[in-house]
Amino acid sequence: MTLKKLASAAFFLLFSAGIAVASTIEIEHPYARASSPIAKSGGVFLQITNNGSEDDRLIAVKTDAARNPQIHTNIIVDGVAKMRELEDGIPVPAGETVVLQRGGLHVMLMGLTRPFLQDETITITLVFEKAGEITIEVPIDNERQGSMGMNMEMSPESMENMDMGENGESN
Ligand SMILES: [Cu+2]
Repeated sequence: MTLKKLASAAFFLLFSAGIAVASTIEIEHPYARASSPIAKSGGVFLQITNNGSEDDRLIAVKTDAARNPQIHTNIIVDGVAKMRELEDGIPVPAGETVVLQRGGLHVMLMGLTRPFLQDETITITLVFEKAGEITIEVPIDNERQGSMGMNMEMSPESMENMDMGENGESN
């Protein structure tokens, strides 16, 4: 095999591997939302499908749209919906779709770095344990209604129950 052929074979292998990794995790229907353009926090909602044969896990989120992006779930405590950070992320089992939606699992953007204006987009990077980083453009849709009719605004009670860390907003 000539060097040139070897190089193109190596390129082909790398390219194929890249495609395989990229197609394992599929992100669909993303949108971001804040209660108003001047809100200090917002949520990102989307669907994650694992087309691979191995279980994966969303372990972190990175974005320049917020100082402190977190992975949250909603739980009911004494009949009141509260948000809680998921330190271990969100499991995405092989062959399954996990839905992040209002009133349930969501990406919480704490400390927005700029106004959330309708129809603009933000860029977020989802970090998976096995698939690695997947960067997507997310349209801002503040007017979207929650599919379950549930409200996931930050209530004073849920604020009290969260460890806001040094990046926390205090109004
Ligand atoms: Cu939250």
